[in-house]
Amino acid sequence: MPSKRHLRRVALPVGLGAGVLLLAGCTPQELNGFLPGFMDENGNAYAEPATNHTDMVSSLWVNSWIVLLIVGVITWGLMGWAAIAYRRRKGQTGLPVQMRYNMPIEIFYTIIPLILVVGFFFFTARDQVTLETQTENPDVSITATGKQWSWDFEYHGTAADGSDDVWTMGVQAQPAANGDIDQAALPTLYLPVNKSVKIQLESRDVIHSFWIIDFLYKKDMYIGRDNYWSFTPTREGTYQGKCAELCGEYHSMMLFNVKVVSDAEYEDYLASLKDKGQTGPIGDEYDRLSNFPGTGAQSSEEKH
Ligand SMILES: [Cu+2]
Repeated sequence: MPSKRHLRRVALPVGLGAGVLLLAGCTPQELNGFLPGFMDENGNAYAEPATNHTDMVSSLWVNSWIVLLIVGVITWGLMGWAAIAYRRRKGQTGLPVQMRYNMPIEIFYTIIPLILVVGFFFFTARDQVTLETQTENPDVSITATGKQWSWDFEYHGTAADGSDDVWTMGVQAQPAANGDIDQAALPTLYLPVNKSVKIQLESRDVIHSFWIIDFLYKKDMYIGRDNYWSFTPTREGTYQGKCAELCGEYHSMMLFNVKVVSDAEYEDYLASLKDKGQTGPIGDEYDRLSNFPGTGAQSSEEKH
């Protein structure tokens, strides 16, 4: 029978080896904490992340889980051990020996949670600063407007008055009788790959939330206060977007697609909108609430 010492010497390398094997057998999705956007439909890892931020978000998520699981396993282990080692034995009566004012233990369970909370706060705040830093001179400037229950996208040109802007205005998804949704009919936001993008987020009525699932970020759209989201899409492809703020009856039909394409395809797309005559600014004149007296908003007649 192997000695305890021998077992201890073997346990660590075996444990590490098993850990490595376990990780090697993991899919890219599992390695990224089951976050979407890291694995294609064949189960292979994408060569490129979806945006310049997704690897950072995944690391924060996965590392937090690793730390929490280590704490969890130690805590559950100690709880189980205490329950078994100090169980009531035959013939025992009354209360067990009561322990109080144990300084080392009290310091331990004050300091450790404090380190954890401060640590989580630090890494979260650090990454949030990166996510929330807005690009001053983005390659592409877009306004996305949420409305019950769809999206308008306005691609800004260089003219200050917006005369060379192009736009699309969406309608909510119309599911067929069997529930299928025609993806091609959904509003689609085009973005050029590897270009810095700044999206201004607005609402025409209630609060919506602009969520591109694989980009691992979402942001609310309000009336009266615009939000911004700056990032660089780094992988061509089609992505799903949806509203992430319960905004009324057809909230679940408030879907859109995002197509990250080459520079040339992007320019072609903007040109196609121009050819259709979808040019100029689309501002507040389509806001549903602007028609109500007392909102201070101009009616569309006054404005044009
Ligand atoms: Cu919504």
